[in-house]
Formats: sequence, structure tokens, C-alpha cells
Amino acid sequence: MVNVSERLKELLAGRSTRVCVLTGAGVSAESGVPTFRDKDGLWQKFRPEELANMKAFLANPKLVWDWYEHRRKVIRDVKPNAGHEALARMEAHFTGRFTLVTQNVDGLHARAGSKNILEVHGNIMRSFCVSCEKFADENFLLNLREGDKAECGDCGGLLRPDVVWFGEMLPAKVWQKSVEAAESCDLFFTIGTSAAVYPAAGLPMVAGENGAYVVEINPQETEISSHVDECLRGPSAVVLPEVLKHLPMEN
Ligand code: BJW
Repeated sequence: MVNVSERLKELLAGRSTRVCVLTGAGVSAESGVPTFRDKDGLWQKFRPEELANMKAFLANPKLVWDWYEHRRKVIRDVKPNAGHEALARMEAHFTGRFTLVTQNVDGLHARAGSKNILEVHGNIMRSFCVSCEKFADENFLLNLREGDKAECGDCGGLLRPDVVWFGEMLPAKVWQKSVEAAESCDLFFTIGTSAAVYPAAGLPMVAGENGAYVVEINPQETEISSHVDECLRGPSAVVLPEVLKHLPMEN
């Protein structure tokens, strides 16, 4: 049973409500994609400083590449869950007034049918050359066999995943649109994120400071729980379908 406030029900029923959603790894947890900072998360087994930054990649490209290739295999074998699907339905309801900002690199929101997606930390299924910056063909990764070198077809440079590592800037246009969506929405959801990584973790505050009603969906308290207007505690694959019941079309 999810207790939704009267204010949230009003906003969900509003004809002109503009919605912005920020998602993190927790949204994909029930699909079987590990999060980063939970007790079974990636950062319990691997050290981010050895894997998720440019220095680490240049020091040991094979180790980093193999780690990402393992994660790509996991992602190819899983499916979007009820939380991803609920967000795609929410977008269909708020057509033209809905933005999904995701920190996730797994592409599961698109596979669930979401359209207006801003991937602020990139996408693990794309790769580009560190020398000439050319993107590899989208079938390159699918055709890659174990032991094959991940090299640029044009210049022979090292290919790296198109994800944002620590110390790197977020893609400028994507980030700008994300800030604009947070600034201009009436209702902001922060879902399945520990809100520990900036600048994405600042978006709920941007939304709140600009007058939006901010709702957190997460089984655990996070660093921003005390700054939001409403917390819905539980897994997103359970809570989001319950929230959707308050959309006029879903009744
Ligand atoms: C469930 C659930 C269920 C479980 N349902 N929920 C300002 C202040 C302080 C530091 C900084 C700052 N500005 C910049 C920094 C530095 C740094 C940073 O933030 N560090 C902090 C760790 C302190 N940020 C950066 O470096 C960023 N770049 C930048 O700022 O550029 C400007 C700049 C450049 C140079 C110098 C200075 C500034 C880049 C950040 C890139 C983050 N990259 C990663 C890896 C991506 C690639 C990959 O996948 O390998 O992105 S790190 C990792 O964390 C990944 C995630 O997108 C990101 C956020 O994690 P997320 O999604 O929140 O996952 P978890 O695991 O933390 O949380 C899961 C949550 O789900 C939990 O709350 C669970 O309870 C919940 N959950 N099951 C719903 N079923």
C-alpha cells in the first residue's frame, strides 16, 4: 500500500502539470542490473578509482574494457521492469510536458518505450575513440569477440565506452536541457538514486527552488530525503505502478 498525498494526486490529475523525473541505478535493480552503492552494488566489489575514470582507463584499458563488456552482457540479458514501464506510461499521459533525466547508462528506459530521455551519464552500448573521438559503428560491440581489440576502425586509437567518468564533464546540451526541465516543471520525481553524485544530484534542489513539488521514490533514505516534499518508500517497480493509479486515464 502506497500512501500518496492529496497534493501529489492533484498534480497528477492536473491538465497542465509539467513533470520532470530523475532516475538512478535503483530503477534497474529489479531488472537484475546491480546498483553502485547498495550492499551488493558494483562499488562494493570494484574500486571506482580503478575503473571509472580516464586515468584508470589509460593505465589498464583491457581491465576497464572487460569490466564494461561484462556489464553490457548483463544488460543485454535483462528486460525493463514495471517501474520503467510505468514511466513510459506516465510520459504518454503527459505528452509534451514530460522529461526523463536518467543517470543510467543501460538504455532500459528506451527499451520500455520512454521517448524524451536525457542520458546525463551517457550510454554503455556506445563507444568512441579516445584519439580521434569518432564513434564506433553501433554494430561494432555486437560483433566483438572475446580477445578482439577494441580499436578505432579509422585511426587505430583506443575505444572507450561513451559514459561519463568521475572528473569528466556531462554532455553539455543534454545537461543544459536537464537543468531547464528541472527549472520549469511543477512536479519532480527523484527515483532510485542515492543522490550522491553531482551535478545530477543537484537537480531535485533546482526543481524545488523553482517551485516544483519534489517527490522521492526509494526504499531507503538518501542524502536528499530531508530536502524533498514527499517520500514514497519502496521499490520503484512497486511504487510507480501505484502512483500511476492516480492518473485520470489509468482509472
Ligand atoms: C532502489 C531500488 C529499487 C535500490 N527501487 N530504488 C559537487 C559536490 C561534490 C562532488 C562533486 C561536485 N561536482 C562534481 C563532483 C565530483 C563528482 C562527484 O559527484 N563525486 C561524488 C561521489 C562526491 N562528480 C563528477 O565527477 C561528475 N563530473 C563533473 O562534475 O564534471 C564537472 C567537473 C569536472 C572536473 C572537475 C570538477 C568538476 C561526473 C560524475 C560521473 C558519474 N559516473 C558514474 C559512472 C558512469 C559510468 C558507469 O556506469 O560505469 O555514474 S558513477 C555512478 O554513480 C554512475 C551513476 O550514474 C552515479 C549515481 O549513482 P546512482 O544511480 O544514484 O546509484 P547508487 O548505487 O548510488 O544508488 C542506488 C539507489 O537506488 C539507492 O539509493 C538505493 O536505495 C536505491 N534502490 N533498489 C528504487 N528496487
